[in-house]
Amino acid sequence: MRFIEKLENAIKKNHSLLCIGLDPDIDKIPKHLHKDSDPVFEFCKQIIDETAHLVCAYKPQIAFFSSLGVEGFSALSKTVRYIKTNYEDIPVILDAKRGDIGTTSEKYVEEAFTVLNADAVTVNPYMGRDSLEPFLEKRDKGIIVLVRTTNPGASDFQDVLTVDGQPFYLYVARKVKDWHRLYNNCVMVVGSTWPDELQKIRQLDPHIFFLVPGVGAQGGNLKKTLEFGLRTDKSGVVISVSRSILFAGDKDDFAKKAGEEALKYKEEINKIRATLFE
Ligand code: OMP
Repeated sequence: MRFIEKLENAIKKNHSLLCIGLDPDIDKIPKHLHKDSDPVFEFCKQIIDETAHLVCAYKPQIAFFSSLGVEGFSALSKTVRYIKTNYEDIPVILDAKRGDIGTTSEKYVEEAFTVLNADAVTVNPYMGRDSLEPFLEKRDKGIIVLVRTTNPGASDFQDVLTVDGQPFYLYVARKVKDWHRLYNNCVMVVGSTWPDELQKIRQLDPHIFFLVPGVGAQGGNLKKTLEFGLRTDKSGVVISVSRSILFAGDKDDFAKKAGEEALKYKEEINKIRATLFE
């Protein structure tokens, strides 16, 4: 099944636009887990078991695993396998922000889809079309392209005006729209911290899926994100939240606390969704 179809099914099944970002920062993982032989996997596993009925996707961030060396990479691989085995309807987005010359990108494709078996991967378009082609050619996978990122420095390059007077992020959005028309597998990363830009991107492309990080720890605006980002079918936006869910608790009951926080996000999103396009 194609990634976008799998995502749409998970949204409907769990009635949720919430994605949980799995950023298992070793310094923030509850102390008692450090006695476990694989604390990072154990942390993710317990979070997943408490939240799998509340989300439409999981997004493991590769750096939080691979920065721990071979064992960290193994924990990532086990985490993806755990989701695929126990919650096969929930798509896994590998957040790796890849993109390089073609031959190197081909290896990144193998990393994401053969070694880790993810359903989608985040990519950085800075090196241009040929750097993303090995990804785009995987038509059943999701290729999630950075368009307007959440961070304060996003404006350094992404807002620079191109020769036709358009900011660069809109130029990128236009390209991704074209690639999606050709390959039918693209999603745009658009930060919730920039609602005005998000609105402009939605006006440019009324149909494509957005992956929207930045709600929670980065202070993104959930209401405006949904108001400006949702498609007229009240879908098309995946709200990705990491720290404020993962680290809602730091004791034995951390996973339960994460589940409670995830439920709050899911319900808040649905409450806002219900008021729009009426
Ligand atoms: P929280 O701020 O803790 O919810 O986590 C944000 C997560 O989203 C991190 O894993 C980031 O790497 C990721 N992210 C951003 O914060 N900003 C972006 O513009 C894009 C991403 C991403 O691609 O997921």
